[in-house]
Amino acid sequence: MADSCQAPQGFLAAVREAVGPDHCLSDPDLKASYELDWTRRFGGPALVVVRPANTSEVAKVLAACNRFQVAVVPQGGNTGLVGGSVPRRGEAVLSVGRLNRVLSCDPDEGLIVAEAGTTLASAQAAAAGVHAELGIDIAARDSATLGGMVATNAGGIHVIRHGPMRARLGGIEAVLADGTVATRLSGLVKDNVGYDLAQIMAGSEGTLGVVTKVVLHLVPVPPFRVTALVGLRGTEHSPADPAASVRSVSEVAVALAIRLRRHVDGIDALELVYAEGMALVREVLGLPAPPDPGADAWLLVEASGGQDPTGMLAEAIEDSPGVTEAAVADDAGGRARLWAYRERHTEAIATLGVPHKLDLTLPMKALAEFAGAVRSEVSAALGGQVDTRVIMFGHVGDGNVHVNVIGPEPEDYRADDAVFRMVIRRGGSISAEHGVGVAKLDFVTAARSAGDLTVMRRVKDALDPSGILNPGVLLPPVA
Ligand code: 2HG
Ligand code: ZN
Repeated sequence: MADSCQAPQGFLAAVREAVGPDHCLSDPDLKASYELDWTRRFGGPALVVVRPANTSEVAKVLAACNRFQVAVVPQGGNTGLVGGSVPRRGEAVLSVGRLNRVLSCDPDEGLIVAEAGTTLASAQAAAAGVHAELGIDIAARDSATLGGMVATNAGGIHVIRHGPMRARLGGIEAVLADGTVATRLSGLVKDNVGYDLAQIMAGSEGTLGVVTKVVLHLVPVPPFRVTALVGLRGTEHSPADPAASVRSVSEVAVALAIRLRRHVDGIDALELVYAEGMALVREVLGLPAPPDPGADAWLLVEASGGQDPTGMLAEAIEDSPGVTEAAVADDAGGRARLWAYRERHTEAIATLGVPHKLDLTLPMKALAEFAGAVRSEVSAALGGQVDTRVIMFGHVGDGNVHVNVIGPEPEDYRADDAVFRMVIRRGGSISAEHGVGVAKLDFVTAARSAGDLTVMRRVKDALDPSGILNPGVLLPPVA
């Protein structure tokens, strides 16, 4: 397969003809932003960046890639964090950025249909226009695109209520490696006629096809929505209550998250930040003091529904061990100010260097112990390297934590490996919501059974027999 920066003869002419010369980028300056991922850890030269305007142009581009055996990396908003949407060694990049129209948004059917390059924020705005929501939200909403979110099965802050991207999908249109267009856009909730195209594409990371259109289910805007930021301390720090059992702040947080999940109706989000991340976000972004500025951690909880959830929330939080102070907001501005402490972690961390982003899920019963052990395991893996920082935060309500390690060189995998091993030993997942990309390839065989991997490989071989779609991503090479 042609995967160096030398295009096979005739290929560039074919893609230029497919999309027009203005949307076939070969100039290094124009290609640059497509060649490096958001973390700056992953990337490489692109043979060419091709920017089709619609499904039929995508089909022509893929048919050309297939004919000339040119490897191709599909790309949406390039907000991926595992190196799955950037070239590695001279692949063509197929950007869906120009497929960015919302095609319909129908509150009666409860469906929005949009092209794959539509940003999440644009789709959210269209839904808001008919007094509806998407039931999915992520901090990168202004740049992340719906197609990329399907390809990675993105999760985000509302998964505990509405599930990840695959649960929101009502249908899809995708172009296969040979240019075949596969369409299932009916959006019918009940539609059992065989294999589910949308679910096959969800989480496939651009290895099975290029998503061109997406149908998502809408949910109504709830009349009431409340956000609270709750300061937490390990109960060993509460001499005022000698009867309380001694708990680390992570145990306190997990226990409170479980309690809220079980006893409060309409929990939308349960997010956790620790003191180190809070201090960094405040310093980098100049944010004011949160409730209990000396807390060890903060739980951000959001609930919504037909009734005002404030009373129920307060009751569940107030007498919970380890809770210190809380701030509550029910207006958009106040809620956004509380969310900023959590949502702006990613950009604040980026100011420290190139992060190793380890996106993990642990069973709830293993989460607090994992959180207590992760720093020392990272330090041991790096032989006590002193300039390392470990900043952890995430979606505690569904067991998903983001461990960010800053210090090791981008190509140094010792910390990554140590943390992935910890997760597998505890029955967790090495990829909660960011995907596998190239960052976690070495751990896929440990994370999936041999039978599971066989199914994945056979599906890949059936849909992309020449292996032109995002090679080197998701599926490890056969040993
Ligand atoms: C989030 O939850 C994203 O904000 C990014 O998944 C996580 O920066 C990260 O590690
Ligand atoms: Zn996340």
